[in-house]
Amino acid sequence: MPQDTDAATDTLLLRYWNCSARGMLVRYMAYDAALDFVDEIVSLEETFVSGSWAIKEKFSPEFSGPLKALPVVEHNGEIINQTSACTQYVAELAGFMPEAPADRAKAIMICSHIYEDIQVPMWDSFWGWKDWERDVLGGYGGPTSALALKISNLEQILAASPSGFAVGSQISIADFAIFYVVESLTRRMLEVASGPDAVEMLLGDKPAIAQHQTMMSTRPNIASYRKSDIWHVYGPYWTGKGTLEDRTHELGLGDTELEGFETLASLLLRLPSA
Ligand SMILES: N[C@@H](CCC(=O)N[C@@H](CS)C(=O)NCC(=O)O)C(=O)O
Repeated sequence: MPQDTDAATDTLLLRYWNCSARGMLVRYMAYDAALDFVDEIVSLEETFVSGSWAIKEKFSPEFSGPLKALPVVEHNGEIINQTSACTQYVAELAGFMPEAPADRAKAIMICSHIYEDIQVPMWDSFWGWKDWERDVLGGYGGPTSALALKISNLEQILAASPSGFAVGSQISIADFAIFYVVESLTRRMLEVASGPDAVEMLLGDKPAIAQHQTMMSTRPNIASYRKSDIWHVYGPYWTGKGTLEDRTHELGLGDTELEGFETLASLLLRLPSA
């Protein structure tokens, strides 16, 4: 149930499952900026698998907000749903939203590209709701027009930036979004048999992304957060499925998260350009 935070205080609260997914961009920004922050973790096992979510927490506005899903951000008595709204709000609080309108638009452009065009199709494919080849690797522009092209887009944006930041001359929400998607994709892929070759294919020739990863991962607050106990509760998992490890089959939830990564990696290696 919700943590007992005083709605009248300005403590920021994120409530999200014990995986990275839609929660991680808020978390990275909040920890990096050392915000007054409550990182409330909802156990997938205790709240979702048990069945209570579907009849209780989902329909509690105090828990799941007006849109009845997680993440939610609570601040100053307000509760906000939708990952994009949560991340933009926290970026404003943390000073990670550029000021100039065009720069703000560019930061949102990059974040939306990552969220809508890379992450959402992948999350849906892990759960079997979308198709790895059609929706993650391919798209309107043919069988190689999605994941590989979108990672190349991020490389080109960073390579063209004299500052090394995604937008303008200062760190923004876009840098945290790039850092999270590349770091988590690489780390999880390297856990499966076809992963190392797939990572090499996707990221091996991306020097600007590599430099950006080093810059982000060595920020002192990011480095200490990634070593912390709390990061290890949810950081290793791309989706809620990851937290269930090998039990997804017995629970009738299909492939494990790592089986999904192996499917993705092996399909990547079969692409014409691989
Ligand atoms: N469009 C929403 C999707 C939110 C969503 O689907 N959240 C998932 C967890 S990642 C959830 O709470 N699912 C349970 C449910 O919708 O009942 C967003 O961008 O935040």
